Amino acid sequence: MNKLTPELYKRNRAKLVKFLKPDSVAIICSATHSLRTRSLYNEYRQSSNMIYLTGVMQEETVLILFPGHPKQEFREVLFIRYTDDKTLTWEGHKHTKHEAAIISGVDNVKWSSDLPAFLKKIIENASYVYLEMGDEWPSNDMSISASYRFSEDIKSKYPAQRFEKIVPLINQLRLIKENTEIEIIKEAIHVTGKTFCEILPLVKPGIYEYDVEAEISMRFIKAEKCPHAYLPIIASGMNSTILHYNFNNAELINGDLLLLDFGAEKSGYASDLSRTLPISGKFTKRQAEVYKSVLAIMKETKKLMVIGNTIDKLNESVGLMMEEELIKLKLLKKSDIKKQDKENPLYRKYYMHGTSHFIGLDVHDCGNREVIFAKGMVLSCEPGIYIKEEGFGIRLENDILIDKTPIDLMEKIPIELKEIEELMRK
Ligand SMILES: [Mn+2]
Repeated sequence: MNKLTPELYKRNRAKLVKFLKPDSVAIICSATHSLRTRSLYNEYRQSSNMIYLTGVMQEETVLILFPGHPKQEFREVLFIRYTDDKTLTWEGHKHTKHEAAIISGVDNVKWSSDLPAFLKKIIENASYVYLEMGDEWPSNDMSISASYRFSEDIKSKYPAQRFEKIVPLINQLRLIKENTEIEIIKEAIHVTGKTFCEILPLVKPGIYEYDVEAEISMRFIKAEKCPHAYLPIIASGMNSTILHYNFNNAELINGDLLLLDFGAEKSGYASDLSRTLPISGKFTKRQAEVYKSVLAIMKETKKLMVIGNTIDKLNESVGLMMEEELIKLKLLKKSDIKKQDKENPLYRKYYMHGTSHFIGLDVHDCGNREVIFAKGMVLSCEPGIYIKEEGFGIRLENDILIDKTPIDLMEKIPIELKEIEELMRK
């Protein structure tokens, strides 16, 4: 259940309708409840756009916005699932109309069974119909998304209508977080940070990656059942060189490193943390050297996360820093860098991902590499060095709020080498 007041969602809707062409209707639909196998479901995750506009975390929810409609009762309507006796028996309570109105701040709530008749009444009166056309998903996955199927259905039922994409408009808004949203992200970060500090002394040789995962998940569940914002990466030894390693099933070996990349989600908003620890409790000389390089790059990169910059430019700057550090670490030679193909720089062998992504309702939130940083944006800062031939990778990641000067929202979460070793001894 969402603890937020409806004020945030009301403001979000008010911002969105300003973007719509006159006499337009916008339709936003919830995520489907996906099956895990046959008749049993995955844990439900609402679509981020539905959370952004209503806060309703329930399937079969549809929001209709028709700000220019002459009749008040058509301007803002929320459709929710009716709880019949069978649903009550198998799934339990679903929102009443009143509850959905309290959460979302939409006064006019109807049952989803009334939606087709309602759409028929209003769509033909609208000059444009704004739909999520699946484009909140990567193009490969568009066709499996509920929003894509919904919009295809509407388009086929009303072929004479003019359709517009709503997702680019919502994305524009979601890029800038207002204070309420930043406070929620801070809550998610608090759960993540506290968990990290508590598990540090538990890491030791002989336990398994899943033991660490269990310690994290247990703490998230105890923190009012916070979901993971994404599958946690608990990667020891060679596994730490696999960027999105999720098996989390290897034994922790003395002398290896353990790379952790995990984050709690709160009221739909993500946090995203990466830290790398010595399993023995003490970094080897070589591990410490590489760790210091990654940390130095991170500190310099944070300073560049200022209004006016972009992820593209940030990556360019990090590329240059990376070259310098990789030379110091004797992984690259200056002479080779001078001759390198600029399109395919040599540092990519040891650093093959971007330094930053937007964070919000999605952990990899909307916003591309050309978006110009503005106050209120939240981004990750996550350099790494992965050395397959030496059997380890190091990634460090904090979440940064763009403001007059960059604000590190994870500043208090231990990261200094000595600090980490100290906390692991406890
Ligand atoms: Mn990240």
